[in-house]
Amino acid sequence: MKNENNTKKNSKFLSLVLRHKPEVIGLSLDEAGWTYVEELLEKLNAYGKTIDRELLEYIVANNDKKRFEFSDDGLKIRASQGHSISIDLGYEPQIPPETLFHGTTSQFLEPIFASGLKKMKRHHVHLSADKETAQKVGSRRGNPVILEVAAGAMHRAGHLFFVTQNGVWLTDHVPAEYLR
Ligand code: HQG
Repeated sequence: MKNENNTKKNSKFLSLVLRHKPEVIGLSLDEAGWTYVEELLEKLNAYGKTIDRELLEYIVANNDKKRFEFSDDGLKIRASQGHSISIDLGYEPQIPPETLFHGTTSQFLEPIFASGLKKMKRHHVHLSADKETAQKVGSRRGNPVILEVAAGAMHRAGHLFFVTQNGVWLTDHVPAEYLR
């Protein structure tokens, strides 16, 4: 249990460093969000986090949402999505399924139907191909509500969609007329 807690703590700290504030440990990310594993480990340890390559691999493999990825050669690591700092993940536009889902809470429905789904503090609006994920996302903040997004219609109208390596669909803004 203690180990589980530690893994979760380390994983949260990795999110902080790889998505939001690399400067906390004196790290910098390249324009696509990558950083060298060796440098990351060095700086984490200098900061007082006891993490070695093996533990890092465990965290990446067992993270509940597969939030992190290694480069093909294993030398670099990045967060797959969810950044607040300015980076370009380099994903190619994709044709989305006809319907995607967004989980939110009832108190946001009024502003959402007034101005559509906005990316708020993130770089994109996050959508999922399945309802279960949307349900979980919506439950984080209270009474969950699942919105259906007419992604196919949006795509035909020229909106761009991207899908991350861990299966999250991203778009810039969902106008209210595409929501149900
Ligand atoms: C809402 C987590 C008012 C939106 C999750 C959401 C997901 C509006 C909140 C991932 C609005 C933003 C993304 C509008 C949207 N007016 N509220 N016009 N448009 N909203 O956290 O989608 O743990 O930035 O409905 O599990 O909840 O980070 O986005 O409730 O996968 O990996 O504003 O973040 O994953 O909240 O969550 P968020 P999200 P990680």
